[in-house]
Amino acid sequence: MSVEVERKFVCDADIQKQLEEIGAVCIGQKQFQDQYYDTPDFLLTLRDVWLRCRQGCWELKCTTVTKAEDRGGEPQKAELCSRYQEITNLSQIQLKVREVMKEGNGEQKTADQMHPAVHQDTPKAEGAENCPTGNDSWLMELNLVCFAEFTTQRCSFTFEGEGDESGVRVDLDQADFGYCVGEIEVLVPKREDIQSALRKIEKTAQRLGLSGDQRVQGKMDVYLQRYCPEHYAKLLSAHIL
Ligand code: V4E
Repeated sequence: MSVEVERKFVCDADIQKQLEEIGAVCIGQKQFQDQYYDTPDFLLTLRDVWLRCRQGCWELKCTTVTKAEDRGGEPQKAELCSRYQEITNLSQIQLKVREVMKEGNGEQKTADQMHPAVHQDTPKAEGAENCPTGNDSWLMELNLVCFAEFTTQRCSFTFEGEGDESGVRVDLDQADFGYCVGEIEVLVPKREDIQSALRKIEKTAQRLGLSGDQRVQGKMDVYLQRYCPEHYAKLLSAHIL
């Protein structure tokens, strides 16, 4: 389990040149397809929990703490950054999804109650079994359906050496529905490292000349706004997006 701290930004035409100027090195390009899942009444996403299958591997992103809590003495600008806990082990993902559904759907008999043994499972090593072999019956059991599907072309950059930007990654994403966004991100193993990650991200943003303090839409915001307006409106009302 790790925490991803990230800041999105609008990509200018000369962003690659700017990245190279500040010492970023391109570490490769890739293409991946994401399928996002939720219940028809959006039980997960309305709790800021994002279940996806990326190239056949399951991933769950969920909030860990309130932003004010881990911002500490950092300025308001830290609000431009999101922090999500990432889980990639399928047993842990299923456990978390069941927990969230139970919280959000107390009255209804949950799949948890139907299959209590799931809680007794010992979680396996991180990432060891997140790529399923095609047995996705748990999705049906939990009433999870795919609500968004898109492909991204990603070009990733990192910084060499042990300087301020060590551990910082910059992704330039182009989604197949015609939206481009940049992300400056740091992956930290524990919550205590979030503030240092925020400082690194802020420093990188400054060096790239990113002055705007407006929140930048992610791929999912734009996708839902365009193709799932009802879902999008609910997330806006719940202050998730
Ligand atoms: C929409 C959303 C989540 C799904 C994943 O979003 P994102 O990190 O934008 O996708 P991607 O493809 O860059 O994933 P990566 O490869 O980096 O793992 S997770 C949380 N949200 C909501 C959300 C939000 N409320 N605010 C911001 C700035 N971003 C996302």
